[in-house]
Amino acid sequence: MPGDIEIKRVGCFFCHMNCGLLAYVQDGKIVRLIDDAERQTRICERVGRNGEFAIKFHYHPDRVNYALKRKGKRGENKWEKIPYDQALDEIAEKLKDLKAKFGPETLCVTEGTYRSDQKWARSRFLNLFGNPQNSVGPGNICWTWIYVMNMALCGWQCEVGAPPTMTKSRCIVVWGKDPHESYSPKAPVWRHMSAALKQEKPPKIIVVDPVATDIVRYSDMWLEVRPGTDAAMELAWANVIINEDLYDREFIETWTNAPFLVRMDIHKILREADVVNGGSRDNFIIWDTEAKKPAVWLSKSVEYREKVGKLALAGEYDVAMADGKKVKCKTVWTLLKELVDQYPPEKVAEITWVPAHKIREAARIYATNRPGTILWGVGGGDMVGRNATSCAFVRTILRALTGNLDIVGGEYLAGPGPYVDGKMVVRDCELELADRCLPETRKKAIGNDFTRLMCWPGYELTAKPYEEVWKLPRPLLNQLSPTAPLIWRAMLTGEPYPVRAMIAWGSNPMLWAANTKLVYEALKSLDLLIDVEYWMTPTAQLADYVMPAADWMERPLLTTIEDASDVAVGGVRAVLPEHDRRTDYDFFRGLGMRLGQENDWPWETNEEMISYRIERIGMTYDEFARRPWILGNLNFEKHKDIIPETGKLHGFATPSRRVEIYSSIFEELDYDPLPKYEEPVESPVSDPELAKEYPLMLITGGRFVPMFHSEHRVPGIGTREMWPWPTMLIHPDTARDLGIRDGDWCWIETKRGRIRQKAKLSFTIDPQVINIQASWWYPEMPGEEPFLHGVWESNANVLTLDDPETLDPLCGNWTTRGLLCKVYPSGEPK
Ligand SMILES: Nc1nc2c(c(=O)[nH]1)N[C@H]1C(S)=C(S)[C@@H](COP(=O)(O)OP(=O)(O)OC[C@H]3O[C@@H](n4cnc5c(=O)[nH]c(N)nc54)[C@H](O)[C@@H]3O)O[C@H]1N2
Ligand SMILES: Nc1nc2c(c(=O)[nH]1)N[C@H]1C(S)=C(S)[C@@H](COP(=O)(O)OP(=O)(O)OC[C@H]3O[C@@H](n4cnc5c(=O)[nH]c(N)nc54)[C@H](O)[C@@H]3O)O[C@H]1N2
Ligand code: SF4
Ligand SMILES: [Mo]
Repeated sequence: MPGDIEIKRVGCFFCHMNCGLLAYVQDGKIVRLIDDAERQTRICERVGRNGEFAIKFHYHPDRVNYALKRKGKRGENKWEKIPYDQALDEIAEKLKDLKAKFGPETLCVTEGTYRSDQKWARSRFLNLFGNPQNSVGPGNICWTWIYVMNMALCGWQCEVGAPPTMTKSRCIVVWGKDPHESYSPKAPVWRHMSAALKQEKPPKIIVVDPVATDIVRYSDMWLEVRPGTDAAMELAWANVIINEDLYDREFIETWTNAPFLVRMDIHKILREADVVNGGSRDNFIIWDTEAKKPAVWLSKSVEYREKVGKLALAGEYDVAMADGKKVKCKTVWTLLKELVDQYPPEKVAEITWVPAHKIREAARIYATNRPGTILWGVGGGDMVGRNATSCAFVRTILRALTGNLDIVGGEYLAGPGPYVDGKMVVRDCELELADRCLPETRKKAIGNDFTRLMCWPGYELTAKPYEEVWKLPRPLLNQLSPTAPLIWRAMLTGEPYPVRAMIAWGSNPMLWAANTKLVYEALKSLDLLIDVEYWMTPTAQLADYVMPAADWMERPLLTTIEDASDVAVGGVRAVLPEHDRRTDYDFFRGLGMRLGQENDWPWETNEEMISYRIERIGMTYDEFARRPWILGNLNFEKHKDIIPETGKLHGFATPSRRVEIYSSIFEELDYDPLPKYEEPVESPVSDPELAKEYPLMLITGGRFVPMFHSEHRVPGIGTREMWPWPTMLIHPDTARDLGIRDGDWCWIETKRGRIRQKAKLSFTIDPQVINIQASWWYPEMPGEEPFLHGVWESNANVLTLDDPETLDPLCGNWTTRGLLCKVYPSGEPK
């Protein structure tokens, strides 16, 4: 007779939404998953009706259920099943040997973007191992880098796909985001968006995208931008907003560093130390037009030293330095205006292919319909190489110009949390042990010289105000990430030092990373490759050990969403792990315990670790199991709060406590402190010769349900059956010229190689642009080389670009959107 049904509150991790679901468990097996009404969730297409797909995923016969050790040559797909603990013993021994030979920095780790709530366990492990956090992932082209940028510019991340107060926005800009397909139509992103649209007075919607995604049909304006040119478009918006006086002057004067002076002799921001003997480098200077003299802004106490008569927002002033020398200084505002004046809509129309009157109108709509929000999407700059950080930078300037930061209906700057009676859940940053990574170790991080903002130099500069304001260590997580192209090259060349071992967990770099051929060579060259996985992926096929990972149904969850939010949500395990599967926490702890870290992993189980994190707010694990969510209150305009202990204003968590539209951190790191537009490295403008052979512009990505990146493609679950083949979006006129019919298999070719996908003819795409899906492999194809489960067949990253000179210098973003390609029919694959 079947046993009783137990209902467990679980947290889904098939995507970043972490929806709370109810799992029905009978005789130790999951039999059903449904919405949790109390958590207002809607089960989505990826999990399947009644959890059908998730349950098949969980019990699928092809899952990696035991530790596998390579038997044949690398890539031969010959494996020996061994006990989990034996595998950990062997891996630990090998790591010890490699550490002795090459130093602890010889190890690197790769992971996906927010695939786990246990990233802190990886940081902790690496810090204790003596490794400088050689940890890479797609974060350099996906959100994490923007998180880092905005930590420097406004002291917290302000880019989200679904702002919590969207229904209060009067304007929503959908900048390179597909809110319908990204995650799922039932996920909070689209639900918030449709709630906003269904209001009696819906917000204005502006879409900036070369493709007419679903949201375009609800929009007031669609700007069909040329791929990779968004930074120019944003600068033109700033031009209109400034020149037509549409900005929020009070916010600009009071809460940004626009009035600060910049020295014109050395082109550096003017600091108190320049003008006063014994003055502080942390304080900045403005010009008082009434008193006709400079005034000092005391950053830490968020006030001027003396009362200011009337501050100068614009202008050029002669300022006496401490040694008596007079130096010409301009305000940041004047420099910003000089910058945006180089980007009038008419000029930007030529760059972006969007008519000037549309650029102007969009800027006016955004600036005059406040509060407004710009949704984060990876089309809005994440993947456009050298232009990436400027895209993020100008977007934050636009938000500051319109006073939309940290207001209801604008962009929410959450800050740490959640607080319960003045106490906070233990955050990831408190578990990482960043202080155990010693200065001499930090110096060894790959990327310290190159992508400095996302390595230790940038981390340390941003950590200072973070720690002063939030009273917490700054998180490492994915915010400290030497960009992957540098790591692959270190593996291949031994420069700056040999990287001989890698742990891949929650990550399939043979699919996510650009330039797959190079990634393949790099992985093949390693002495030790470990992959912690659910499936035998193309990356797993190149490993020495494949370790079985526990999925979200068999592990508990407690997440502060990479320490980016002020909530903590989660769930318990529905069931204990099947076979020999272990959680990622168990993996890192298990390795740590074998490598001399015994004293630093006190929590034997995942439940003990979560109990520790919630104990501080007086919650027990049993209470958490009944109600696994801890929500704070949305708390806006925190910069205006008065800190009770000091009686001073809170400000923003930046060096000046203001939003830095001229970044003092970038300046310290020897980067340009203001943004600029650069033509994409591979475009009809920058390389007209190449464009003769490859005349079309290629974008890759374009999310679609039910897939999540390279996952959900294993036949027998139901998701692949729904979407069996990759599709390439092409305009019917272009297709006709090329002899391509709907459904034809086509080669898509760049300078770097060719792959094939099936044509989907649609008027939704610009005739000069092709959009192909990313992350395609065929689990049903043979695992051994040369097939590697079809990784060379349809994988967009065979075509993408990762040469170091083409990367963004601040965050190392590479280019997957805005490349040159040609397309032609291929005939049916054999
Ligand atoms: N179904 C599903 N949902 C997902 C994921 C998934 O794999 N599948 N992945 C998750 C992850 S990690 C992420 S990062 C998010 C990403 O979610 P989105 O940001 O929505 O990602 P995409 O749909 O790839 O790209 C967004 C839009 O960018 C446009 N675009 C391309 N190039 C340019 C350009 O140069 N400029 C502009 N303005 N637009 C451009 C594309 O046409 C597309 O409509 O989705 C998350 N949700
Ligand atoms: N050309 C191109 N490239 C892109 C993109 C694009 O649009 N175009 N998008 C980029 C973006 S935004 C992202 S986020 C990346 C996606 O990159 P990733 O997030 O790395 O996604 P996947 O490549 O699917 O690899 C994730 C692997 O982790 C496994 N996995 C999932 N959850 C867990 C877990 O909890 N533990 C363990 N141990 N394993 C787990 C899955 O089985 C899967 O094989 O791709 C990037 N690459
Ligand atoms: S949107 Fe779907 S896949 Fe994502 S967490 Fe929610 S239920 Fe899971
Ligand atoms: Mo992503």
